[in-house]
Amino acid sequence: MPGVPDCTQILNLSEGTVVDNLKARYDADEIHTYVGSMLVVLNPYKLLPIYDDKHMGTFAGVRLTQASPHVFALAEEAYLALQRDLTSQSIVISGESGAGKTESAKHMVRYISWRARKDPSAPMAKLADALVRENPSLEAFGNASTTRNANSSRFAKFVRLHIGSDGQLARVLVATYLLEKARVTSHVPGDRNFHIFYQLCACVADGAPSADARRKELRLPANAKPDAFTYLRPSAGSKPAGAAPVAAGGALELEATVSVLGAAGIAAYQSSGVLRIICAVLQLGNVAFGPAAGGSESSAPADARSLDAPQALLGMVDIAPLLLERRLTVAGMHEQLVIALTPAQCAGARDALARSLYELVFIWIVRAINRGLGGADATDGRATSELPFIGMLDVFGFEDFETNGFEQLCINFTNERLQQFLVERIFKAEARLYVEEGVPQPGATSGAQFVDNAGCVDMIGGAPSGIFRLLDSQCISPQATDAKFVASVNETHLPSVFLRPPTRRDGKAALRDDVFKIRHYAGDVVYSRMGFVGKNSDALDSHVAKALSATTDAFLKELLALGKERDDGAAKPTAKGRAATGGRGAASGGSGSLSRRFAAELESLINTLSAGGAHFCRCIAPSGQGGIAAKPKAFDRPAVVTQLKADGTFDAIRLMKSGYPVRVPFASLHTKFLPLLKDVSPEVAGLSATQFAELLAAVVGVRQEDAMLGSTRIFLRGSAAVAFDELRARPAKEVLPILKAKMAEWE
Ligand code: AOV
Ligand code: MG
Repeated sequence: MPGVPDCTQILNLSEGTVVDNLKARYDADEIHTYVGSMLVVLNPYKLLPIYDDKHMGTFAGVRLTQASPHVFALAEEAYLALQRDLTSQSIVISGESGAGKTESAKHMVRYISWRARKDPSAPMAKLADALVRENPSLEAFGNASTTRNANSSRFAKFVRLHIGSDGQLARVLVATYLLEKARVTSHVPGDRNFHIFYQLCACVADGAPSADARRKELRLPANAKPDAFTYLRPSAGSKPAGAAPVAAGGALELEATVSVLGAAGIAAYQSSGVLRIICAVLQLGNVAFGPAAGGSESSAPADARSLDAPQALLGMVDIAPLLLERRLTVAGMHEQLVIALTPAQCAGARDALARSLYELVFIWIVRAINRGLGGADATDGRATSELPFIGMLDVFGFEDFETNGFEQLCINFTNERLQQFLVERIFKAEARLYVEEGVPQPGATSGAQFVDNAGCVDMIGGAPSGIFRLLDSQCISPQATDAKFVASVNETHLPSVFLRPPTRRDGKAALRDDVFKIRHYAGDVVYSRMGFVGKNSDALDSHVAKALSATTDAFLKELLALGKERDDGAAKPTAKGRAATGGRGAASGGSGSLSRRFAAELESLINTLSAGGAHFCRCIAPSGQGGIAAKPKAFDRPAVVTQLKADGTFDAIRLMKSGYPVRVPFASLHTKFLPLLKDVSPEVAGLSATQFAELLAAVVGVRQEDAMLGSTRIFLRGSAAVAFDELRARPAKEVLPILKAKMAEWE
């Protein structure tokens, strides 16, 4: 096997040798490598025969330290830890977009559902199968093709696999976070909208009789191509898009998605309800607005008939008022104020409606899947459960695009927070190893080496002046603008978000109000102001929700109830603030503040993670290009270095090096060297594995102060340890003369 399976075994540790090791392994299709207890996975960009049942069998019951590096080994470690400690375990998967997080997560979920059943025909097998199948349906609604990844997750997902005391899978709960709903109404060139929309179009295009029925039901024009829909074209004003890549998962047929929904226990009327709403969203996008005839201030649809399809699909008689005017409830007044919207505002109201409906459908599906998977108390996945679980966290990777906005800030904040969690945990894990092995931890590893990103986390999410708070306070103001928000960020957080300011005529530096820059652990990202205020206040307007409740569509009624339940849950203290602020007003720090809801959800997730064991999987895109243009075996060294540096892997290796970086299991020394030395001096055969390791270290010249004996391994440092490790890697016939010479010297 090329290279070493654990980077902490590399003696001449440097960024160069770490990357050499990963590359040597990658070239031989060894995509998994440990860094101590962490697992690094390099995206192979091709299918490898390493994930089948036969492979699973080799990991069952094997501790991580004994197993060859593999995602299954990490999953097994979590499973064993859960059984041993009876506490929940989480597997946190990180890495940039396209690095392979979702694929790794799926393999681990599959492994655990395989592992956590005694008999494949036992009842739980059904649950496990359903769980593995549930993925494509969520991906159809929550994934999209981007320039980095043809099947990019546009939401974060935490799957909890609850394990009973018999070691069997008892229950599964899926929680999702922060669906990137802005994508519903706009996306950049090279990206696409969510997969489901294209499945809809493809189904119509295929011309089969069943498709024709679908088409009529969904009121889609014959021959509807994606180009016919505004929402499926890249945002206006942007460069024309090249053909966006389509993932295998994304090409999943509509009928397959529907049947997966059925398998998850979703009734036929509901899944056609889902498609109706999705289609209504798509067709809403084609409603354009212009000034109303007669020169009044008000607006009208450019084509009155464009409302027919979305209206019918929503089971509504007339949706025009929802799009053309805004209703305000003003504190102290009985009557509602009705304000006519400009055409641009109408388009805004249309897009907000489309995004809200889409998000509700997504949340509804997650719940339905949980109901299908979960048995008794089905919820949105955040209910407490008595049983400990293995939690699989698959988030959207760190992003730095040409233009970055609100979504990137939320996505990068998630990654920042998880990085902080890792930093805390890796230190603790290191300390734990020393304790377990009964070795005093060297002072050098007491903490200061890691790049501590707490400052950045606080700058974004902290109180009272974190960026999210600044956004909230901007949104409360009736004259809220993106420019004012950005200026307030630069004013509050200079110089940490410093960006060279333009010079005024008087020579004084001016605050920029177009962009701000954040120094993330994974690199600097410049955020442009576009859309922050609007996106943060993107709750379904309560008046719109009320108007929609006139629907004759039973499924839409279900969705609205779900939305109300959620907003009520998040919004208690703000009813008054809402009325007073007018406008859509929902952003007064309550339910309508997306950033606040998101930060709260993230915090509760981190609390969940903190309460149990944690295991880390770091995914790397070796091509540096995500999963798209990448070819198997492509290995872009600088890109790999950047990723390892950014995610703290080098730091972690260095941390381990500052202690006793070489940890050699006694057993491995025994196996390799005993047969060699027995002939030279027969008495070594009588030594214990521990004594034998000590003897060997002394033989090769490791000074006593550079070696520590743990309970299962010897901890080494210093140059003799380097020589020792190199000796270990050499063929026996080269090693023997050296050992003989050393032993002669020694005696
Ligand atoms: P991501 O989850 O890390 O990105 P994915 O897991 O979707 O990335 O991986 C991207 C693509 O790389 C997949 O669609 C596969 O084609 C390929 N790939 C990844 N891992 C493997 C593997 N183990 N074996 C074979 N192919 C693989 V994102 O969700 O964009 O941050 O939001
Ligand atoms: Mg993903």
